[in-house]
Amino acid sequence: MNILILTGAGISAESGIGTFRDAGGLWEQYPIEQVATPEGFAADPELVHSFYNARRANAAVAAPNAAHKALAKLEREHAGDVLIVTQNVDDLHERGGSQNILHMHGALNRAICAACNHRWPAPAEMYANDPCPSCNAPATRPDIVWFGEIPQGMDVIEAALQNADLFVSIGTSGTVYPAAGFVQSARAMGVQTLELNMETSSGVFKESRNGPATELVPVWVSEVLAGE
Ligand code: BV8
Repeated sequence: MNILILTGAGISAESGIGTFRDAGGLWEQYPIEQVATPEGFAADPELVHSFYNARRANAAVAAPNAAHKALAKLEREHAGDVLIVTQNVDDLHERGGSQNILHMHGALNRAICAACNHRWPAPAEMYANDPCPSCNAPATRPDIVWFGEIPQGMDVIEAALQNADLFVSIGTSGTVYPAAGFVQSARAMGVQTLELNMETSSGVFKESRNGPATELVPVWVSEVLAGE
């Protein structure tokens, strides 16, 4: 059984990384337009860099939780394919032991040059006009997919949806597209759909289990592995 897993901010919440839309979430503190759009970056690059510098620092002191570790165990022990497509930009899946991961909204620990497309490991803090280590242009930015920009790896994701027997959505409110539309595509292709989330995001999932990821995910992984 090939499993495609979509994760969102909810899987990192119990590691101390704030979600976006829960009470007191990130988008309440920072208006999306100012810190997560190319226009916002063009208007005030220092504000956007300080937003991501703060999140980079927060992610650096966070630790992967039982949900991240359970998904790594699934990847190691499950007979079929396991791909994690994450909307998260932290590296807790990697630090939890998973390897087959696609960051469709980019990654805090990566930087990119808007002039030459060179990518490199982001420093802890980035500032406007930092020169590109490859072409020296002052055109560097966080390697993050902002609103209005094309998510990364869409071709890989489409293929994985075609190939999946089970689509599992963990810790996402299902408000951001195209990620929020994956469950519809899965159902249209006859793929089983399961949601593990604090609340039921939509009635579209065949099954939705509600609770914290650190409880739901290890239980679900044990069920899958027990059936092997
Ligand atoms: C694109 C940057 C074209 C990185 C992010 C009008 C209608 C429909 C769509 C649009 C529209 N206008 C514009 C659009 C498109 C737009 C969009 O969807 N807007 C929304 C707001 C309406 N999308 C885009 O612009 C995307 N690009 O469409 O390009 C295209 C499309 C297809 C193919 C080619 C081209 C680009 C979107 C990427 C934007 N960048 N982030 C960063 O700063 O982090 S999005 C941002 O939201 C994060 O990536 C985040 O991951 C993502 C989704 O949020 P969630 O992860 O779901 O987090 P949230 O707080 O919302 O929910 C947390 C959930 O966890 C909750 O359900 C909660 O109950 C649960 N939870 C909490 N604690 C726990 C828990 N669950 C379990 N355990 C817990 N302990």
